[in-house]
Amino acid sequence: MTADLPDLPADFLFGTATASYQIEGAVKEDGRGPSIWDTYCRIPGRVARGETGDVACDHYHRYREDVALLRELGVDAYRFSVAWPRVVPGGDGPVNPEGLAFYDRLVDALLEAGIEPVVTLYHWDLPQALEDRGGWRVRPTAEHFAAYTRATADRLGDRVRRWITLNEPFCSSFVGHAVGRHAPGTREGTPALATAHHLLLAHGLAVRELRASAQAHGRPVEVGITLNLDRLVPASDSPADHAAVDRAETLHNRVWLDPLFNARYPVNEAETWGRLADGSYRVEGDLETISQPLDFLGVNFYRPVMLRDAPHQEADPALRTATDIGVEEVRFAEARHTTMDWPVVPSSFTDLLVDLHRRYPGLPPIYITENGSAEDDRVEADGRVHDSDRIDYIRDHLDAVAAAIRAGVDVRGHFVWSLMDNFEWAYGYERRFGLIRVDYDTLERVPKDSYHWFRDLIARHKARHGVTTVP
Ligand code: GBH
Repeated sequence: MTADLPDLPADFLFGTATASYQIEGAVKEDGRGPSIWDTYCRIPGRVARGETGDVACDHYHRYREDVALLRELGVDAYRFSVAWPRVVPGGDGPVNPEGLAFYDRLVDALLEAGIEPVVTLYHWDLPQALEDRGGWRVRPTAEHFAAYTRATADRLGDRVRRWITLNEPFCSSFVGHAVGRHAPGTREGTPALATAHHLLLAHGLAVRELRASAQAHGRPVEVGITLNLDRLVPASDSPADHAAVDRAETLHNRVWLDPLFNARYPVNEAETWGRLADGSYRVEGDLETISQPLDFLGVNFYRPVMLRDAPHQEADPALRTATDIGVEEVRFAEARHTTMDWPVVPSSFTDLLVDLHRRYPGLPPIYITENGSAEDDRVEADGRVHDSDRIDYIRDHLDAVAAAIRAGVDVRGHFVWSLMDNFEWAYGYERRFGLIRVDYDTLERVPKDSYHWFRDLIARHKARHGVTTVP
């Protein structure tokens, strides 16, 4: 029975993903320094119910149990992030051996379970000490990131082959500094543009360190970056709505893709992008650093966004140069919406990938580094979570990936967000994305129906293609 299996290549990589601050807890243990999220969670009104990552899923202490669950699931790979404030508690300066030792144990446990570790170096937990010195607004932060990267790669690079420099720099820059809904939670205009450049620079410097470290280890390495690319669709055929989508394309997608893959900043919206493009923050050679060849592009995809032209929302012209580009979101009337209130439109995922392939011909292979849904999970009388909406979501999006591959897009793998329920940033613990339910009182893990379904899907995919897995 393979009829309901997504039509994916035999060696397609199946995985799940998490991030350090969302699952680890143990924020004061073994020399970890504070991060901007520890600080942000304590600003009243910023995170729902005042929740924090202090305990989260307590993965720091329970990683063995979590790796056992991954092994049972049968995934090929697991994407997790390393917490910079564990490795370099002060942001720059001395490396904390106990911090690195945790990831050392985690990597060993994964390899022992036959699972490939895929490491993200920055999933939003900047050391607070660096924020106090200007954070991503200032250039030295990019250099400190390179040093932290090198220390981590030198320690784990004898076993880790695939590295992701940054997760969703859009969030670190604009959501953190202009929208203000993520740490550090400021609302700035021009400085938010500077953070975008410094994040991209940090990426480029880290690529160099990862390759140098791999060379020192005499090992092959694959380096990429993860972007949250939005599938943006106009609400109507009017030229104004098309222009609105074009502005949003620039802010959400092109401001990252163009420098990374074409060595230039987009300039189609002078008001907004002039300053990134005109070089105010740039030093000669930065774009060469940023645009070094990558081995893969990570794409996080959740939903399409429909937009129409609208008046600017911000009175402050400085903020208008950051994210207020005169657009308004329009609801997908026909689509089911998840508990994030995100519309479920799997065909838009295919469209995004096909469009990306068409517009950036030199793109490296793609991994879907996050894709999944938050659902209204309940523990039923039988003690289980019957999350059929999540199963439908993942199945339909795997089909959408398969359709993109048939259309010529080189997609090599897919990581479900997330292995387990976790700290969903500003939403706290109420939004659940996991294949595994976490009871936040007992910290007990209960695999949901989607976990069992996904395990079957992977097993049947491998059986169909005669792929043997080491037990
Ligand atoms: C990902 O972001 C994250 O990588 C992951 O950590 C997270 O748990 C997961 O998705 C689920 O949310 O404040 O109006 O500017 C998802 C993409 C894009 C969602 C930016 C939040 C902020 C909207 N994110 N968006 S706004």
